[in-house]
Amino acid sequence: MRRLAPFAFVLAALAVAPSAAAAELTVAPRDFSPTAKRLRIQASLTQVEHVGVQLTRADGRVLGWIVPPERRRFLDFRWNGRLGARRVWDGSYRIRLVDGFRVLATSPLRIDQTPARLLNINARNRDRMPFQGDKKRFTTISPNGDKLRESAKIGFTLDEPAQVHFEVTRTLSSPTTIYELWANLKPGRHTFTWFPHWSIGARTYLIRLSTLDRAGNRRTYGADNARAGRKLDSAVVRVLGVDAGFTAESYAASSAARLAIETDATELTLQTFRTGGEDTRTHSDTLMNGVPVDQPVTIPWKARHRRATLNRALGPWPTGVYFVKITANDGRIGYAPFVIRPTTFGERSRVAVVMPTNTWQAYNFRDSDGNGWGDTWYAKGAQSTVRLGRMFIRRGVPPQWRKYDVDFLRWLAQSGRQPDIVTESDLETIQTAEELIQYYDLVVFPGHTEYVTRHEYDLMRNYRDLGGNLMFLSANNFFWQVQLQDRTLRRTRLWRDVGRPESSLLGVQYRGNDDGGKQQPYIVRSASTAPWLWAGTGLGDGATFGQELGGYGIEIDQTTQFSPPGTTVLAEIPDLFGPGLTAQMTYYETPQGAKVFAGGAIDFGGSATVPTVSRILSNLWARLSAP
Ligand SMILES: [Ca+2]
Ligand SMILES: [Ca+2]
Ligand SMILES: [Ca+2]
Repeated sequence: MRRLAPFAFVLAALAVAPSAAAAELTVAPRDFSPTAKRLRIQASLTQVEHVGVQLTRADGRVLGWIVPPERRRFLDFRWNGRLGARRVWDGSYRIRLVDGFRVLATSPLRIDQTPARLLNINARNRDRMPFQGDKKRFTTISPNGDKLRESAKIGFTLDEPAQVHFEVTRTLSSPTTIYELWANLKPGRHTFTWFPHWSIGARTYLIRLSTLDRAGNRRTYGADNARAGRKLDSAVVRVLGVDAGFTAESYAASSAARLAIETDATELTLQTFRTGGEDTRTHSDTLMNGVPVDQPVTIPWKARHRRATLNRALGPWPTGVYFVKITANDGRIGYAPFVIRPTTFGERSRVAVVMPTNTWQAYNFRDSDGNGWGDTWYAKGAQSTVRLGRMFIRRGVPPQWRKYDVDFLRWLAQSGRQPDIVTESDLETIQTAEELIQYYDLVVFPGHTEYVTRHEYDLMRNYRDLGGNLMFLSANNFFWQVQLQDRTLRRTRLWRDVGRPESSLLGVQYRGNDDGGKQQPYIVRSASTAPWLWAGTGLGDGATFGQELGGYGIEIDQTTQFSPPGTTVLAEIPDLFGPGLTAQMTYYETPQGAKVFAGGAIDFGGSATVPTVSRILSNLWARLSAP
């Protein structure tokens, strides 16, 4: 039937058009954007004529031939909107079919290459109740059912009829749409409302608004990458939770700490916990578990429209990783992690465990400047700095806490070990390796320690050179050089690119990343060369471990030509990411007596309580904690 249709059309035209001059002219679309598509011009006559197609102004003034005259009976042409080499301006026109001086047929045409614009975009919450930091295109909401700041209103003026697409996006290095609406709107002022569920994560959300006009022109407000997003041309909605954070990474016991809180709850309950001793696994990236070290205190909260800072008296608590859990009376929760560092380095333990506080902040996508993109180089906006002391998103939990950090702290608690817990900021206060080795026989880097300052790198290398022992339980450690100035880290160069390959210190260095696509167990390679490591595990060469976890991987390290002499591969995951891309767990000793272990896979330390791994770590601890 469809193949017959053109014949039926022609026959009908003949039937109603007995005159020789009868003609049909079809022009589509009537709203034409040359940048969106071509204009289709079709004509048919009852007999062959010398005809062409002209473009005229609405008042009939001829602008030129679109299709020059020629003897023809049918015409089917796709026009690109140009006369000669020149683009025809937006406006109202007529297309006409011309035979000599006779106009056989005409059709109106509107040329429109200009997308519909959104003017005067603004953002506010429903009650027009700004939180500190709100501005014209940035509004704060808290959808917790208390009738304050429950929904966001995004207003704009549309300058021509269009379909408008409203998207709420969560950005990392690109936006992910979490809520969207379409509406066909007339010119004028309009508002979109976003009323998210109370369970939405507290962070900023970039609003994207796209227009599609009648001619098919599109325009989007709201960047699709952080580089373009440095200047906000749409709007941002901040979902406020119980955002909280200490202003320093660590404190001495019994000192006063500064705890910043941003929330619009009316009552808060605060309680401090020490992590590691809890008897439960941490199953979520927005959760911290621990053992309480003080009584909960409930306080009325008056700072409902601004940031406020509490002076928090810390107890005489042992060194460790702690957090204050802040529970609002509406059920929202925030965590403010901090470290109690040793009052005097090395006084109670000859082992220091360094929490990866620089890397935590590098992966913290908190958007303090309110452009909808995280204030980190991982947003890929050409930003090369991250500021320390920012509250963490995901209710305040350090990035990858659940996967890379918490299990080692649980292993310490379960095995009764009480090393000094320090932060990378604390390492900045230890001037020399000679000083460090007076305090500690072993320094452990349990988690992902990717970003280190020159001071930290030098301190650890010189400490190793003096015979200090090092244990690295993750991977991709000591990878980037960062400069620390005014509480801000600036990422500069890879250590390997400044002549200091990290394998020369660790034994291995970063080799590859597949985002966790493929994970496999380790295969033991050193049952005879390093029997002390495997004692009590029952593992011999060729045996595997980690299968009960689904294997190891994500980011892997490998030996290089720069690995110190005598570096032994203890275990490996052969060809994990392809031929030669092998994760290697290594160990070496130096003539000065240093003993250095590296885990080789980023998630090794995060599996510390798995029985086999626990035994391996105990063996390792016994050997490396001895001077
Ligand atoms: Ca338009
Ligand atoms: Ca609210
Ligand atoms: Ca930002």
